[in-house]
Formats: sequence, C-alpha cells, structure tokens
Amino acid sequence: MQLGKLQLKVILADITTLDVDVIVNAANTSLLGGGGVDGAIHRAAGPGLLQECRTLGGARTGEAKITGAYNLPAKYVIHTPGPVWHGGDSQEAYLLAKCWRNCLHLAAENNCQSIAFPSISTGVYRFPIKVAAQIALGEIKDFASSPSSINSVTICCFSPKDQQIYQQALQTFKG
Ligand code: AR6
Repeated sequence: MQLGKLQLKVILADITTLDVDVIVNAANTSLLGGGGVDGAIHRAAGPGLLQECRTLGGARTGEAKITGAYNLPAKYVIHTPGPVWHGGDSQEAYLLAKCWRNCLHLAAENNCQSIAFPSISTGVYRFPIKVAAQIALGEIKDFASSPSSINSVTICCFSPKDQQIYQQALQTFKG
C-alpha cells in the first residue's frame, strides 16, 4: 500500500535477515534481551548489541531507544518494550500506539529511509493481534501524513496466519 511517499508492506520473514536501515526489537523494559524476536535479534547481532544495551539503562513501556546493529544486515536496531496484555483496561492500546509512533520518529531522527517492525506485544505479551494490527496501521498512517526521511515501512510477520491478519487489516483499513 502506498501512503503518500511511504510504501507499506506486510511480509513473512525472519526480521534478522532483512536488509533495511533499521529493525525494531519487541524488547522488555530491561533492554537486556529475552526470548522471541528479542532473543533472535541478540543472537544474530552478536554480543556487541548486549554490551551497548547495558549502557541504555532500560526503557519504559512505549519508549524507544536506538543502538547499532552489529552483525545484522540492518544499520540500527530500535528497542521498544511493548505492553503486556492485561485485558485491555490498563492503557495497553495507548502504550502499543506509543511504541509504533516513537519507533517511527526515532528512525526518522536518525535519517533512516527503511524500517521493519515485528508484531510488537502479540507473542509472549499476548496482545490480541487483530487489535494490534489496527493500532499499528493507524500510527503508520498518521506518521505518513507528515514528511520524513522514511519511505518504506515493512511489517515482518513470523507466521502465515499473522501475515494474513495484518494483510486483511491493511485491505480493510479506513483510518
Ligand atoms: N522475526 C520476526 N518476528 C519474530 C521472530 C523473528 N525472528 N521471532 C519471533 N517473532 P515476542 P512480545 C514474532 O514474544 O509479545 C521477549 O522475551 C512472534 O511470532 O517476541 O512483544 C522480550 O524480551 C510474534 O508475532 O514479543 C519480552 O520479554 C512477535 O514476534 C517479551 O518477549 C512478537 O512476539 C516481549 O513480548
């Protein structure tokens, strides 16, 4: 989908293999690694990433912090702790929107042209993926309405089912 000068696509891939300027890590507030996509990114990047993450002092849910990407093909990694799903009345939607927004702005501040996101919070953190997809698209669309360095946003899914959900959200998205 084309949103102004920004190209948005939904793909099925391992995010650690993507040759984009920045990949987003669905981290936890320690920013010191974990399982899921976080574990995969740290394994593929190598120990330099953890060393740099140790200097960051963690991050609050919804915040975003940038590091180098070490052995990854990307230039940078943006780490963002998504919200844990507690049923929907604990500001989960607001916090997930904040993750997507802060990552996009931080990537633009660092002059990135292309960014790839995993499905933040929908794994171990159990955020319902259909709701998450609407939130993600809303933030991308808002972001695309102002000029920035970013011309490509990729949502990188890790299962065909997840990919189908984001693709369907994209097709039916009205803003
Ligand atoms: N490439 C792309 N997506 C992936 C990959 C990969 N290599 N591996 C997993 N996913 P999760 P969360 C997908 O659980 O829910 C960690 O321990 C996965 O299928 O990684 O935000 C952190 O340290 C799912 O769709 O992140 C935190 O403690 C999506 O990535 C906690 O998990 C997110 O699932 C964060 O939980």
